[in-house]
Amino acid sequence: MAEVKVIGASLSLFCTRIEWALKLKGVEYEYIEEDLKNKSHILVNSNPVHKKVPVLLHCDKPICESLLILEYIDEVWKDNPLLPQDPYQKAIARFWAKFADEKCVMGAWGACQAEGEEKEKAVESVAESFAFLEKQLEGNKYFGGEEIGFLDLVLGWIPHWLNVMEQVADMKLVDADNFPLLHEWAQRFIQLPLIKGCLPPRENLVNYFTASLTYMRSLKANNH
Ligand SMILES: N[C@@H](CCC(=O)N[C@@H](CS)C(=O)NCC(=O)O)C(=O)O
Repeated sequence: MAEVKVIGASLSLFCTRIEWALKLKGVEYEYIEEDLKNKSHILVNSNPVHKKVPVLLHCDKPICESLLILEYIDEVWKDNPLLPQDPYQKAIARFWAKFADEKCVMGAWGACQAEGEEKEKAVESVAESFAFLEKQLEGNKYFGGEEIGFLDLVLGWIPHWLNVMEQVADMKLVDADNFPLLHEWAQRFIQLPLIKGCLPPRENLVNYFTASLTYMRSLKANNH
C-alpha cells in the first residue's frame, strides 16, 4: 500500500501544484485519477465537505484543500523547503497565496465567462490583482527568492492554464507589456524541467475550457 496517494484530476491546476511539490521534495506517490462527473467513494469519504480534488492521503489519512496540502507536505518532508522559515515571511507568503486563489484564479475564470462591458470590467479587476503580484517580484527571480517556493507553485497555473483561458476567451491578462516581471517569471518557471515535465497537454486544456465556457454561457443565456 502506497504511503502517499494523490486523488486528482489531470486537468486541475489545484492538483498539479501538489504533484509539483511532491516531486520537488522527492516523495514517491501513487496518483489516483478521479472522475469528477461520477465521484468515487474514496473521494467522497476523504473530502465529505467539499468533495473536491486534490486530496492527499498520507498513510490513509486525508488532507484536503491544495494550499493546506502544500503546507502539510512542507512540514512533513523537510528537503527543498517551500515556505520561508521566518514567521512573518511565512504569513506573507500564505496571504498572497490565498489572495491569488481568491482573486486571480476565480477572477480570471469570471473574466473568461463575461461578455461585452462586463468582460472589460472583469479583466480590469483581475489586472488590479495581478498588479499586486507583479510588485512581489521586484528584485526577485522567483516569488520564493532565488529558488521556487510555495507561492511559485501556487501561481504556477499562470503560464499554462491562464494562457489557455486567454486564448479560449479571447482576452489578454498577463503579457510582457502590462506585467513584465510576471511575464518573465512565468517563462522562467514553466521552463524548469520538473515543472514542464508535469503539465497536462495544452490541447486537452483548450478542449476542456472551450467546452466549459460553452456550457457556462448556455446556462447564462437560458436564465435570461
Ligand atoms: N480550493 C480548492 C479548489 C479545488 C477545486 O476546485 N477542485 C475542482 C477541480 S479543479 C473540483 O474538484 N471540482 C469538483 C466539484 O466542484 O464538484 C483547493 O485549493 O483544493
